[in-house]
Amino acid sequence: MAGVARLRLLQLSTVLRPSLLAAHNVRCHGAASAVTARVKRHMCSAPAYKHILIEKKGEVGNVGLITLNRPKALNALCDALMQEVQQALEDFDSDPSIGAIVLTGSEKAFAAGADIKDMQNKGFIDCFGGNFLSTSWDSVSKVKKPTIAAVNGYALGGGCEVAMMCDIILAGEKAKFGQPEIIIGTIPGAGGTQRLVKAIGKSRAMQMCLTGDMITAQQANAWGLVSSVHPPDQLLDEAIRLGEKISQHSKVIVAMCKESVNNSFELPLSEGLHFEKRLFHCTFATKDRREGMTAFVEKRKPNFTDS
Ligand code: CO8
Repeated sequence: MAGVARLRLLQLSTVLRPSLLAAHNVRCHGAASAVTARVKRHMCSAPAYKHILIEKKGEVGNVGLITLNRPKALNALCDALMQEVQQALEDFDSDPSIGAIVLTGSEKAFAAGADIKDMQNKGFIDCFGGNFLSTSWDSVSKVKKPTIAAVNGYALGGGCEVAMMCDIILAGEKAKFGQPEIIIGTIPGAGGTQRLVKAIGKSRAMQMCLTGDMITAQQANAWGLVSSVHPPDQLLDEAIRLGEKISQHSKVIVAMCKESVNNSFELPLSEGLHFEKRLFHCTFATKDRREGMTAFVEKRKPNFTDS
């Protein structure tokens, strides 16, 4: 296990390296392929996304906002949409002006799950052979920069799982969370049986997964699935404000901090503590650590250079 921790320390060198583009064709209810969208995007300056909207938010534009935008299907997740999300995440992750990323949907639905109409006629070989729900579907959990899910309305099935892939979840007062896959004869496929247990405990996660029942934002807050609950029309501003707050800090130190917290899911306590201690030591190799402490002593705001 010490080897695992050492390997992860070596991976630190990749902390701010932009991820490579995954190139594979996708289809989604007759939508133009995301690959085509990507090619168009590189030909002109404005992104040509079909299922998402992207903006830079915050006073100095340091928060990347991705809005899922398939309103007719309540933001049901399909390959093309997830490819676009992956691309937008990678772009924000490698953009030095961005310090945090907010993922949101509409007031009615964050996302009502994976697209059931897409899945209806799939067979085992389509899923197994095509590695269904891999690559771009996991992309939210691969981002180096902090991610915040701002959940209004339904976050069901894959929608709940995507929210849980984010680092922080804020909920609107009318948000509903659920893993209803059992109702349609399947099980969660992207973390519902894993991340949910860690977030709310075995008994509650078991109940949600086995009944398919939804929980309210207030329940999700009481159970620790979300950080806080806000009026629906204020939720996005709250999430952006949170993103701005995080963006004030050194990006390299923020990335180390995120990686260390995430390692608590993967490592036994002794290894996690060892990894954390080594990363703490690593911060002393950065200019920003010196600047942060010097600014404190000199009673001024730090001027971080992300180095
Ligand atoms: N897939 C495809 N279409 C959907 C989905 C979905 N998941 N959810 C809603 N829609 C469509 C409806 O078919 C409808 O379209 P149309 O008008 O063409 O019939 C439109 O959205 C509006 O939906 P409703 O009329 O049903 O709206 P209501 O307000 O009456 O109900 C609900 C809203 C309760 C959200 C209801 O739509 C619902 O129960 N949806 C399905 C929820 C569900 O079962 N989700 C789990 C899907 S399985 C899954 O997510 C597997 C996870 C895999 C991992 C994913 C990795 C990220």
